[in-house]
Amino acid sequence: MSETLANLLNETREFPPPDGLAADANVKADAYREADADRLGFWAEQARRLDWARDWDQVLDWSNPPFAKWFVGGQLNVAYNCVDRHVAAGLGDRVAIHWEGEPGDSRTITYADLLKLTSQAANALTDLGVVAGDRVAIYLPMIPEAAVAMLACARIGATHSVVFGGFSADALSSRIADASAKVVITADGGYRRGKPTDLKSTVDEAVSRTDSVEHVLVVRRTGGEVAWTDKDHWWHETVETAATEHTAQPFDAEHPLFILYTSGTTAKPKGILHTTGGYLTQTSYTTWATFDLKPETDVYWCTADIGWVTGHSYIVYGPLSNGATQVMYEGTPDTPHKGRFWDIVDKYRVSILYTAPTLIRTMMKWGEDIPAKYDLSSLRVLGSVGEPINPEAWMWYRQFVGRGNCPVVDTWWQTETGATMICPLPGVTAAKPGSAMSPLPGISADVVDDQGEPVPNGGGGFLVLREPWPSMLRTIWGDDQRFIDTYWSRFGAGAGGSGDWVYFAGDGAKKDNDGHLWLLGRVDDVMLVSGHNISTTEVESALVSHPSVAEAAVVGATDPTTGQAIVAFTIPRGSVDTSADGGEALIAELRDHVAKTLGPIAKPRQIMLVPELPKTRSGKIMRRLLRDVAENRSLGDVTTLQDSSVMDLISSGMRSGK
Ligand code: 6R9
Repeated sequence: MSETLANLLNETREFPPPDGLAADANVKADAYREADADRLGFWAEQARRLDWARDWDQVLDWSNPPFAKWFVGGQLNVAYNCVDRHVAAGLGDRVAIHWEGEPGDSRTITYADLLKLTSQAANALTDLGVVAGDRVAIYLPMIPEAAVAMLACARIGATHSVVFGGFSADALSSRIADASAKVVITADGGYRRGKPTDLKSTVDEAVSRTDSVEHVLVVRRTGGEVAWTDKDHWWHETVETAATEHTAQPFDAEHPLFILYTSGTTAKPKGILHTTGGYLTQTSYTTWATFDLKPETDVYWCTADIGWVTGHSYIVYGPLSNGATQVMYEGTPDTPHKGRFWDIVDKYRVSILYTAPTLIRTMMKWGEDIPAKYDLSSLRVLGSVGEPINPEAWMWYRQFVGRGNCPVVDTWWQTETGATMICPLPGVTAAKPGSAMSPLPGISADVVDDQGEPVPNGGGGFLVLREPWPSMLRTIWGDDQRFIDTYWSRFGAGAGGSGDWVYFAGDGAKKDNDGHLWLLGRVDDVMLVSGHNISTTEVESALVSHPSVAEAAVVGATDPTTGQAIVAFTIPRGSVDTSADGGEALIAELRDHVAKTLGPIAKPRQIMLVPELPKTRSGKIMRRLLRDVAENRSLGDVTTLQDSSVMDLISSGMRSGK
């Protein structure tokens, strides 16, 4: 981006918190003032939510930036905080996890059950020789054992590295090797789209290519045939026969809790390192604050996969440290039918739902008559994460899922930030469709121009974080220099400038006239059209605001006249019939619609109607691949693509002139 980001979309709708929710909300407006007045004092107060075995001596040590230490000298055990203390408080019978398998099987796991399972897994790992500081790779489907395995590692101070169960042997082996994992925890397989998928053979291949792995623990989920090696142990023969008592030892607040690899757009994945005390403080606080979680009465459901940071922070550590009751679902939203999610909400009386824009847009494509068939009256707070949410998708979520009376909280954060950073508070902040609104109490975010100067209200630029926060990444595993280069060398002291160290998030953003924040996608995706920086997000949102469009992805393609030209890939809604003219009339209408909504500068040069879009496994649109298509190049790295056949569909659609 050369100068600032054009500010094209003008959204004026605004929804205040519902009265009842506001009156009884966990967090009130004072929180912002308190945190502004004493940021470290505010975080110290939030850290008191946890049980510490030893108090900290200092809240933050920032004497060696950008390497932060939070709650210096403090000691605690993460698993104890997520499980044992709830049982000790008499809540052993409370359901921790209502687990729903894709084929329709289910399990109910109370906090007492979770304590037993986690203790057994901790004992089994210890018997296999795992000690504090060792790394354990976890490659599991969405089954309760995934949460148990993570907690068991935390319990004994082993650092887990969860690898998404859909990744290839290549991706798994490079992650095992990067962290020198000693043990891999996996399953024979899992269920996705109605079929058992095999995991074990992928692990065998990955393990054979690395030399650090001593043992592989295998959960039996599908009962499918598996090859067996001398490193393998069945979970049910090892964990489920282990002693059920285990005393959790406290660890230093800065003890490494987990590594999670971000795929990134560049070659080598980055192993994002999170530690113990600050991470648990912020995930615990934000789960309670962002969703107004009432652990006694709410039923919470986050639809993310555990292999994504959202699953770490908002399925495992955040909800469990609060003693919440939650739903965990193994499979896909359309198995065995397109109402599966709503069926689950109805069955468990889910009151807080946290999902991703990609899912909301998919549901829009399928039509609102599907959620209308279910009783969704238990819902009271709706969350969104993963990508900018288009205003029309936000409105659809609010209207057809939230029945018009649930606040929608759009939460901006990253693997690197560990926990939510920018989002409305459901009982305090009015919400605007498509805006993440304001930094949470204790967080300081800003939008700056390419010189690092704050942009005024109404301006756009780069999102930065000005102050360290408790759940921030501590480094990139094994590569401090890359940590500095990637996040801290763009602006401020780390770039040789004056003043403080400033974290560069890599996202474009704008401030509206009220100073509220709108996230505009990765800066790599920003288009430069005739000298104007235009965000892909705004053009996509304009397309999605047309009643015939379900999803859209926009890229800038090299153009001899304008430098870059806007090329849009658009999925029509299910009800739209384009057979008469191959979609030509619709395409013309959409080009005009974008020009009318955002101005002539944003009119796409080309619009392609496509059946699907390429997405990562966590549901983010992979614009990089669409740019390859738009510029007639062969495709780059497709290993993080969720479904590789999608690119064939798109390319063949283009060849047939659609
Ligand atoms: C939690 C997670 C991080 C990137 C981030 C941004 C995008 C996430 C968003 C959002 C706009 C939101 N992103 N939430 N953009 N509004 N509410 O997604 O982590 O997988 O590391 O991705 O996702 O671009 O920089 P991660």
